[in-house]
Amino acid sequence: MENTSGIYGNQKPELERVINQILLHITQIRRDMESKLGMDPVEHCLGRIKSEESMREKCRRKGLPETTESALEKIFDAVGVRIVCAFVDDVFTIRNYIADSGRYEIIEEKDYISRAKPNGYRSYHMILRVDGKYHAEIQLRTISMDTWAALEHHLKYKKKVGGRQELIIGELKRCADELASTDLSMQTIRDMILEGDSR
Ligand code: 0O2
Repeated sequence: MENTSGIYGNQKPELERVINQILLHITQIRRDMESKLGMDPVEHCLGRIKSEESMREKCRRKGLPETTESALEKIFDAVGVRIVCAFVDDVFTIRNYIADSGRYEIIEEKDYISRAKPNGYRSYHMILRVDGKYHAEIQLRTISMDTWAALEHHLKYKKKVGGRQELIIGELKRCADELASTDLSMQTIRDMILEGDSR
């Protein structure tokens, strides 16, 4: 029997289907890029359905009732896919593949790479409407950006920093900026290698 007791009601199998559909599409993009450019730009890619607890917390935070309607129609990241690339340029190439595929309606895009969040968070976010009904948040970022986000997320739960909060925030921002600078250098190195190959 179908489990309709959670915040997603009987829609969970549909959300699973949407994730698999997007992941399959990403696999196709990777194959296409590999045959055209001779390299797979994606380091790793994963999909998840936002946990019941986390979705309920987000509903409360946004002042929404904890219903299936809120979870699927007012909040857009019940389905989340994260695509982690080696280089910054690849993030934007994959963004273009997704946008130009005609498979999705793009609801919103947030470029936290060109304009990082004040705390240093960098990533490219796309909110897509899939099959005219479901929403999915795609997060595209480099390995460095992903590393920083994972560590920062981890640290958030280590509270009790007392008066050192400002120092810690400043240090995290410094690490994010250093990683961004390294990303740019790595991109330049790759461009030089590619240039050498084409001579
Ligand atoms: P989880 O557990 O990853 O799903 P909103 O999405 O409406 O709450 P906002 O700020 O408009 O708020 O959305 P935004 O900025 O696009 O961020 C959405 C997601 O990006 C977050 O989802 C995180 O996954 C990630 N993110 C945004 N800012 C940060 C940050 O400073 N640090 C880290 N580590 N991740 C960030 P959730 O729902 O918060 O979490």
